[in-house]
Amino acid sequence: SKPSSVLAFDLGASSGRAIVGRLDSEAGQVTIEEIHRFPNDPVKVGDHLHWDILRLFHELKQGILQTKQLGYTDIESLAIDSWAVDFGLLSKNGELLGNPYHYRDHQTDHAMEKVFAKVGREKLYAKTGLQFLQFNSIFQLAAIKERNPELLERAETLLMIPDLLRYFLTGEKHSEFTNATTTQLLNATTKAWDAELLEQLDLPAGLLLNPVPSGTRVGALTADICADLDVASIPVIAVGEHDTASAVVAVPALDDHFAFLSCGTWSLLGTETKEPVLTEQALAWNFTNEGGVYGTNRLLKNIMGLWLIQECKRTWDKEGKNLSFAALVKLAEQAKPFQSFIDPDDDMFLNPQHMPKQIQQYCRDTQQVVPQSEGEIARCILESLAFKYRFVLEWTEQLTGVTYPGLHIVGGGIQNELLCQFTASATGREVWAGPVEGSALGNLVVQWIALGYIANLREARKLIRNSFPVKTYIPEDAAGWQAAYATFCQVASRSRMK
Ligand code: ADP
Ligand code: LRH
Repeated sequence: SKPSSVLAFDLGASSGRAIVGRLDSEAGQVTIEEIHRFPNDPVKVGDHLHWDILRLFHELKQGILQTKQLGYTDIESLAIDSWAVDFGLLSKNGELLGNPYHYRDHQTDHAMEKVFAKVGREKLYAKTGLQFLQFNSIFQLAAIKERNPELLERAETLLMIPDLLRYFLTGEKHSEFTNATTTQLLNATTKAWDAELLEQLDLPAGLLLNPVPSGTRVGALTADICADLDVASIPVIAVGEHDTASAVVAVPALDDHFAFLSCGTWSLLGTETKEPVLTEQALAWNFTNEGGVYGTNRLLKNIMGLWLIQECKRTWDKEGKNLSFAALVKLAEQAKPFQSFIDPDDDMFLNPQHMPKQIQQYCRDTQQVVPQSEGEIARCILESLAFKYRFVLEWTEQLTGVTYPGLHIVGGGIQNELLCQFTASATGREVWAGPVEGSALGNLVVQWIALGYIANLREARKLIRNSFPVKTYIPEDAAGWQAAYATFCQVASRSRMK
């Protein structure tokens, strides 16, 4: 039988890409081709930070057009995944109201306490199983309600970012399950919107649509778009539309128990479980239970991730330094080891004006050597991330009672080989890095499961394992890293490690 081709759009917080996957079922091989890549730069207008949603829609159409131009005329389906928690609001007649806010917008800076006062922190966790991050959709909605109530009064339907873009492509409104779980409004036990919660927050009933399971066909390109791009209509599938859900699908693990790190703008570290873990300990450590595809649960924690490097780079770019990620990694490699550490998850790093200065401030406040050069700052970030990975990996093990012999890493961050090596050394375990396009691959294979080409998740992971290289990193200098970890923990506890 001839290979099957499907198209994935994977939108990260830093860039988006269109990737065609080809499945050769007989050979048990997948190949991918990147068709289109585009920056996803947020836009600040007045006091608020927004996503450039119409530009993203434009880029999706460009991706479809280029797919055709490259000669792929046999695309069997397409799907979108993106970062979580953000949404657009639609009016009664289905038009977008306003520009979706970026989750780093400061409108949610004090929103959590206000929601806790109404709902109760423990109760909210017991219901949703979601970690408290100030930008979860629930807190964004509470902030909008307080600041800009007219917007919500006019809103008929809320669609998460991939739901919204899919609606623009198909004209159909649906909510997808994995991404719905990131709102903190879905009940982790009943898997339905929590009516009591919506009432307590005075959010209009009907605003949220009942989620469809990941892997559901939810329409096809509209006639208008087909005419515009001169393509035949393509069926659209709701995959695990939360990019992290798709990344976890692509972890090339053959075992049921594995630890993963999805490494991009964010670092998401944890494991897959059958059921949500809603214990007191999970609440105290602020672990999240996000919905996975096919009835799986993702037990993990958000770690600030390569955002720290991205923001330093952006600052230095503005100063005309023009250092690539690869150049920064080189400078970090040359800098002196174990000079100073940060807790990457301190609130001060969520969205500061000037990231390098913020890192220096943290080091000064915690009486450490203040890193000066770009290399010193980058080294401080990368060592601190590796230590934070160890910290969260050990917490994960305590919650599940499973010992993980190594850590799978997927995502763009594995191109930073120094970080992969640091992670092996800091955790004292092997690191297995690959594939780099984790979310896009997870997106592709769920389409093939939906189309009937792949039997299930286990088979999909095997296929990915057989198709893409995995690079192994072995721990080095155990004593040096162990001693430095003790210092990292001391420093971070001084700033109340989160
Ligand atoms: P997202 O999907 O969240 O937008 P990606 O998974 O695409 O993020 O990862 C992007 C990150 O990968 C960059 O911020 C950068 O830190 C890292 N990266 C990309 N290319 C390289 C490279 N050549 N060397 C080192 N790091 C890189
Ligand atoms: C990663 C991610 C993560 C969310 C964050 C908002 O791209 O989806 O899982 O917590 O973005």
